[in-house]
This record gives sequence, C-alpha cells and structure tokens, in this order.
Amino acid sequence: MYGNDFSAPEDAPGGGLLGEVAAAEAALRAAATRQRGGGPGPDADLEAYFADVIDADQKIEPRDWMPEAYRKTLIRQIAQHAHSEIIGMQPEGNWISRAPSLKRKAILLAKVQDEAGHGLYLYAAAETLGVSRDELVQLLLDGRQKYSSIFNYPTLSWADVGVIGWLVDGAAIVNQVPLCRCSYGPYARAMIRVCKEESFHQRQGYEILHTLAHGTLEQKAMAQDAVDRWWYPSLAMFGPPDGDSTHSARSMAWKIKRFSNDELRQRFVDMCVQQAEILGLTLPDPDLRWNEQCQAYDFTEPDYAELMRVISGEGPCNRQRMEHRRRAHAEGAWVRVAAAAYAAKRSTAREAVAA
Ligand code: FAQ
Repeated sequence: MYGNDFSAPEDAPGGGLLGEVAAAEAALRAAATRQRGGGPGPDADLEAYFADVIDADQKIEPRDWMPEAYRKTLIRQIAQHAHSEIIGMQPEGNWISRAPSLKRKAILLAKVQDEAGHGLYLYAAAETLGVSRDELVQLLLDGRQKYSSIFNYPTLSWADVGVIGWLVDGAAIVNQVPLCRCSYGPYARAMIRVCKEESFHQRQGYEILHTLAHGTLEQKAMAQDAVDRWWYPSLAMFGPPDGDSTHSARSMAWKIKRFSNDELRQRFVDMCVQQAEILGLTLPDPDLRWNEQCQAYDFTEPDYAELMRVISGEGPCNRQRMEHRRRAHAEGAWVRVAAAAYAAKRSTAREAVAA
C-alpha cells in the first residue's frame, strides 16, 4: 500500500492511484511507438490535425504544432506548478533543524530535496514550450505568476509537517495523478515520476501523524490542532468551484485537465475520511456525512473568499514566502554565474578538441 492507496490496496482492481500512474506510463510508451501516419503535410490543416491528436488521446510533443492559447495555458499551469514546488520547500524546510530525531531529520531533508527536484522537472517541461527557466523565475519574483495558496499558511508545530505530508501531498497526488494523462507529453511524463515520489511523501506524513495520534495526550492534541488548521486550506488547493473556474472548460477540452476542480476535491474528501478514522483524528467538519444516493461524502466547502485573498497576496505568509525566495535567489547568484562560466569553459574546450 502506498500513499493515498491506503484505502485501496495495490491488489485492488485497477491498483488504486498508483495503478493509474502505471496505466498512464504504459499509455505514454504506447503513444511513443504508435504510427501517426507521418503527420500533416505542408498543406494540411494544422488545427484539425492537433484536434485529431487530442481526440485520439495521443500526446502533443514540443516539435508539434499547437494553438498559441494551448501553449500559453500550459506555460501558465506548469510554471505555477513549478513555483509551488519551490516555494513549498519553505514551510517544511522550517522544521528541518527542529525535527524530533536524526531519522526524522534525514527523512524530512530528503523530502524537501525531492520538492526541489520536482520544481526542476517542471521548469524543464515548461522550457520545451519555448520559455526559459530564468524568465519564469523572474515572473514569480515580480509577482506576475502564482504559486499554490497552500504554502502561504504557517507551520506552527511538528504535527504540521505530518499534516502537510498527509493532506497537502495527498491533495497534490489526487490532482496530479490525472495529469499523468495530460495531452502534453513532457508534462505528463514529469508527473509520473512526481506522483511516485509524492506518494512516498504522503506516506511519511501519515506515519508522523499516526505516531503522534497514538502518543501522549499532548501529542494527539497537537496532531488534531494541525488537522483543524490545514483541512480547509487543503480543500482550497483544488481551486475555485467549477462555476468560477476560468480555465477548466478549455483545459478539459484540450485534455490538459481530466477532471474538474470540484470532482477532484470530492475524490480527496472521500479518500481522507477513512484515513482520518484510522488515525483516530477528526476532520473539522460537523456536516461531513455519507450520502448514500451520491455514493460520496457531503462536506462543507472551504471559504473561497479566503482562497481569493490568499491568491491575491493577502494570506498569512505571502510576504514572508516571497521575501525569502527573493533573498535565496539573490544569494544564489554567484552559483548561477559560476555554473554558466563552467559551462562556457567546457564548451570552448569541446570546440577546441573538435577543431
Ligand atoms: N492557489 O480556472 P482555475 C504540491 C488560480 S504542488 C493559487 O480553476 P486552473 C506539492 C489559477 O491559477 C501544488 N492559485 O485554474 C508539494 C487561476 O489564476 P490565473 C500545486 C490558484 O489552472 C507538496 C485562477 O485561480 N499544484 O503541493 C489556486 O484551471 C508539499 C482560476 O482558477 C499544481 O499546481 C490555488 N490553490 O486550475 C510541494 C497542480 N487554484 O492563472 C511541497 C497543477 C486556482 O488565471 C510540499 N495545477 N488558482 O491567474 C492545476 O492542476 C491547476 O492549475 C489548478 C487550478 C487545479 C491548481
């Protein structure tokens, strides 16, 4: 059992979420080897060909023609996703020096490094669309691109690290498993590896919380307090409700998104209920109850006005997160200069050998 498969073991039909990742991986391999009939000729209708590829559930690759709006949508989403991974290192990074044991410290350090790696794959995927990582980073630093609302909340206790793994990585997995079947090949491929790693992250958070929830009364209270504070912000990660989602309809038609924000939020709630029961913790929603007719849980929606405030820069930690990122970027300038100088030197040396 892994991560969100907690309630759906791998040997269940379909293999749970990781089963879906494996299926996406197989589909990508099949798409790579399938004959496409050579693509459109010089006079072919490029737009019709693009639509055919999407309809046939094939992948659009960087070399393929694509509508400008499709390219822009992907750059926006992938860049926001990459920025989220990088900014998302801060709330947990805050606890590396205060982890309760050497083992916990080593695990957390590795997890935070994984998030940096995810940012790297995602910036690389965005670069295949004709933008540079430098440009995207600058857009973030100038406040012209977003990152996930969730990382603007503070981590007040060690239990918050557990909850980030359980709920935040859990929500990220629910959102990202369908992205493994995204129509844009480089993004879909990046997501496969990211999901496997996020699944491990979710598991480690769950294990931290399980330990606390079965520890002293104070530890259990600390775990419950963290769940109380993070539950609604985690639900808000899925974005505005479908009626207010500006991009969903088009992104779903292009098969960038496979499910709407509300569908994924519902899936997340349904998954968390049983996991909370096993933890012995309570989800802070008095109206959470099974709806026999819908075969899903009724729940209280997050405060979407709060989501909009956080997205627009008014969350509890927005300023702190951006200040930290700008400082880290400035302090890392010498590394970028040194790396560029080294690359230039190596390329000159290679040219000299070739001459
Ligand atoms: N936060 O029309 P929609 C992680 C914006 S990774 C901030 O519904 P869309 C790993 C949205 O951008 C977490 N902004 O938009 C980790 C748009 O604004 P724009 C990140 C949000 O794109 C774990 C506007 O609202 N994951 O956690 C949010 O169709 C632990 C209208 O919204 C991804 O980025 C929000 N929550 O759907 C790391 C996954 N929600 O651009 C460290 C990929 C909406 O027009 C530790 N992204 N907005 O100015 C997606 O799946 C989608 O972009 C959604 C939003 C679902 C986030």
